[in-house]
Amino acid sequence: MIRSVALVLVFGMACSRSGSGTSEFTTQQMWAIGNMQRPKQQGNTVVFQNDRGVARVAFVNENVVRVRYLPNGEKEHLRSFAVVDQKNAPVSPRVTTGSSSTEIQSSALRVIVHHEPFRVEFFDHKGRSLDTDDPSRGVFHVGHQSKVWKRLLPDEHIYGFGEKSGPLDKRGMQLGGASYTMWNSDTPGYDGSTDPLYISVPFFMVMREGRSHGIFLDNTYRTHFDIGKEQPDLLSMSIGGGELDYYFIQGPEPKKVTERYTELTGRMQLPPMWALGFHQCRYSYYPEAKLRAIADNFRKRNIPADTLWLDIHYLQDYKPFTWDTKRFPDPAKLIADLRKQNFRVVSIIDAHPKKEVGYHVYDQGIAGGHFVTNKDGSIYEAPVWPSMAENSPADSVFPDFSSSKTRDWWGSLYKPLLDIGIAGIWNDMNEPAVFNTATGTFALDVQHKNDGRPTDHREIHNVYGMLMTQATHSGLKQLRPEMRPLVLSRASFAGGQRYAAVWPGDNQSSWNALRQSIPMHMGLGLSGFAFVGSDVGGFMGAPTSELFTRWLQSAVFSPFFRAHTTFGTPDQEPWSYGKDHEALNRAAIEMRYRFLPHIYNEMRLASQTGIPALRPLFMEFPLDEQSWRNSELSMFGDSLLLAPVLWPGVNTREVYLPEGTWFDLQSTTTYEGAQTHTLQVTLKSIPIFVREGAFIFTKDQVQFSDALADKALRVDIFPANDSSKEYYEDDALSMAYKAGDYLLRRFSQHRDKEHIDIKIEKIEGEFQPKTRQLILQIHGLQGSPKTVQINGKILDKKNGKSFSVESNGTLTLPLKDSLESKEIKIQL
Ligand code: MIG
Repeated sequence: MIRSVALVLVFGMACSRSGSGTSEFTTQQMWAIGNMQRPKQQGNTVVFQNDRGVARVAFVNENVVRVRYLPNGEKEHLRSFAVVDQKNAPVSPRVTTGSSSTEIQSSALRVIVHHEPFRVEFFDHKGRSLDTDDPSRGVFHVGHQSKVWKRLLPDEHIYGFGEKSGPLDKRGMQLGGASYTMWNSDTPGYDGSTDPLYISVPFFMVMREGRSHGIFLDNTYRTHFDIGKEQPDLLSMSIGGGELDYYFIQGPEPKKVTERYTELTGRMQLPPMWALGFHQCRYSYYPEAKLRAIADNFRKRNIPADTLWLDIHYLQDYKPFTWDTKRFPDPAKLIADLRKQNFRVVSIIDAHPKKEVGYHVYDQGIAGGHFVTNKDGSIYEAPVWPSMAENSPADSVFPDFSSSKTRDWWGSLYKPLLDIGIAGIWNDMNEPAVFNTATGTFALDVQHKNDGRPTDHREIHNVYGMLMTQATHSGLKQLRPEMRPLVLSRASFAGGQRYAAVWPGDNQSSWNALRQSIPMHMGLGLSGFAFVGSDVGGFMGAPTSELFTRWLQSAVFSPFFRAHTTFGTPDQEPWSYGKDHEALNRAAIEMRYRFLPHIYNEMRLASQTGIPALRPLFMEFPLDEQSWRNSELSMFGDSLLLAPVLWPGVNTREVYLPEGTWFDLQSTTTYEGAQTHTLQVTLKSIPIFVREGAFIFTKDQVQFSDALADKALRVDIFPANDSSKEYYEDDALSMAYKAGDYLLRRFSQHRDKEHIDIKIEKIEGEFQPKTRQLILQIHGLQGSPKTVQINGKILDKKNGKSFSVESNGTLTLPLKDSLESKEIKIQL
């Protein structure tokens, strides 16, 4: 009994803030999962039962095991918002039941389930224990909450949980552990200790001695994770309602864990190239003359950019799907004119239509029964932006995105915006956020229709934003099926990567926030959200010129690259900080544009595999201890190590390079790895290192992404005995790639003392790039080669036209690009 009192207190931690309405549970009975009878096998599932509930263990595939526990009286988890239909049929595990335990086994994993009491333990195929329920605690249930305690080993590192602040390794500080809550929250100006934030991803990765597995808790209620805080050797997960339903995902490579997690929950869609360019935003650019001036400035000053953003002041009284026609008298003409300057425009659409008879969204929503309701069936109303409007302020009503009918309706509302050429949609306030309440969100008893399984806000809250992006995404796809949509969202949930890119909300204009953005992007990436990027320069407050420049430089390889600031702050455009900084800022954005082919290639890989382009060091170097806790270095793809300068006023930057030979991206100077180097840096420095054997794909400078197509493709090839890289391209805009209109080629090299052999082979696709050059830049030669052959034909060195060698050992070889395979043999 003493013990259950202690456990009650522990459960209490699960409802840290903003009133989850769970205070009643302390008076209710708490029980342990208890002993189970011998299981029954039902198809692929092993079912354990006792008088308190039912537990089920099933193999989803060789590497993924699903464990469920449904206490009596709780709602069974019949439909997942996160998990997508799996391509492969579940595997049939080998099941052996003994008197005290049951063994369930695939080729990669072995699960032992102890019957008395019920405990689950996971082993790899070599018999190493990967994860186990805590023997004395296991699973408990009280009120609507369930909780499982697992072992936490001293040398385990914990990563993920999506959008969380703090260091990359979520164990927290050396002592004291850490805990995280999943409850989407509007948290303007958050810092390194704020939790929860806007997005909930109840997924984490465990890494020990370089080997990893993952756990995904598929539950949309408020959930809570404790990593060694309650007790240093325990990791616990608790849920605020419903079924305890989690997936154990085997690696052992960290990349495999994310690949398998995203096989389960889906992957980002391939974005159009322009979405990877530079975006300029502020809250808000208005009237239209202001937006035009911003566009003119970019072009006049030769600072590359693709997209301008319209924040809430373009709307009439903050009403979604309207225009303030005083500020923007002719939106169609504005968008068309900007398009002539090669800009695209993204506009914001919030989740809160105004309650106003005569406003088409309100009228249609009422007629169609699209708004969420109170327990008594009346429509739920609450103040958000329309309550702050100068004219006739009023409360808002809220679409019930849990209903597919409502999602279809909402998706169709974008038509007028797309008709005038709006290129993408930005969904905000979809945690959902409401003003003037203690919790900052809906009342928990707000009712959702949920496609025939009515439920309340406790279950839908965390997926509300994701379901909104699903509505937006499919609306855009239906209205403009030939084009790839861009949707950006503030709130989301596990699996939301299928519908939208995300940004981590209202950060501060501070050096701390800049440093924080790096582990945050990596944490989101390894949790499936590969298309991420923070407000460059910071949202709240005003950056110094130095901070703005460093932020821009640090984001050159950020998947989503957008400058943004809040209402009333000083100008925050690349030219807002004087001539010197304008030049520095231009240089950073120019670099982004030269590397767009490389970035696009890596983002396409992310869309195929789920492995994020921007990734922690340990994903590439899992056996390197130095990588395990590193929050400030990251990799872009498998071959660029990013070491941005993150401190003011410094002239050195320490960079740890993992084992191998590295090259400075700009100078191609060589650095030996497995050590820390101290670099001299100036305000110009954007320290990036290239891994040996890398193929880096760039193009000449352009001012906007549409201009890339006919530019020469430059491939920098860095020395290694053997290496290869696939390179992907397509029209960068449309859905034609889905029908095979793309080109995938393999670049490979083999080097020995006497030769460098380079091959370019077509793998798939018939996409014909525009007529252009292919310029190979082969690094690491010592002196001029004896001969260079292409497809067996020796090139004439004497006239100097066919290739050149610089004193730094770079051989430049311009070719005509074509679909045909090429073999280049260099005799040294
Ligand atoms: O309550 O639309 O995070 O990016 O500029 C503030 C105005 C509402 C919050 C977003 C921010 C956006 C702002 N929005």
